[in-house]
Amino acid sequence: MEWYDSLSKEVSYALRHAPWEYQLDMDEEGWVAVDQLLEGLRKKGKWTHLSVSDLQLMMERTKKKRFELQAGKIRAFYGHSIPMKIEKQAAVPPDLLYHGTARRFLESIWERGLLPGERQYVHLSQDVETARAVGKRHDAKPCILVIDAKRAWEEGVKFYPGNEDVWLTDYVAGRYIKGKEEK
Ligand code: HQG
Repeated sequence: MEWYDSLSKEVSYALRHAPWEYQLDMDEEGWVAVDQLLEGLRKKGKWTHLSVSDLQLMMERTKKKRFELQAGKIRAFYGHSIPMKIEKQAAVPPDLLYHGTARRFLESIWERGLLPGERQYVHLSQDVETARAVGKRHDAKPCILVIDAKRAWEEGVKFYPGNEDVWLTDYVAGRYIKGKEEK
């Protein structure tokens, strides 16, 4: 693994799952002071000489856009599992969104809808390719579910942009899952 992938992993862990392990004060939108994050990472031992330019380089080199750095603060775009629910700004979603998942989860998904599981939000993809890559983390031959986001939104379901590939929502009821994308 490249250093920037490894750093991205640890920053994801700190900002999404365990800010307390790094002594981070996080606000309701998930922002923390960059200096505090750097200090926390340095103290952990693996990144003893880390600077903000390393974080910037990591964000440039990592394919997935996981973080936003602005005015001395940094936050994760998505993925959170901490008890304090991160506040997101709702927006109008595209007509269709996609969700890549494992074959073994399908029966439960048809029965119960898409649930956030360990995370705070259900993660949806902007396009089929992204959904396939997400699904491949769970299954070598993933299924791509097509979500009728337009109808859900018209019926009052909220959607929140994550990054340019990822949308978040609280829950997707079975009636909004149109079916599987075959390919
Ligand atoms: C499944 C990565 C049974 C759901 C990715 C998924 C993404 C159900 C799994 C982001 C279910 C949760 C998130 C139900 C949902 N019954 N299984 N009713 N409802 N599931 O990893 O969406 O690299 O928490 O289908 O690229 O796979 O970390 O979510 O398979 O953007 O930046 O429960 O994480 O990004 O798995 O992935 P996950 P996800 P990063």
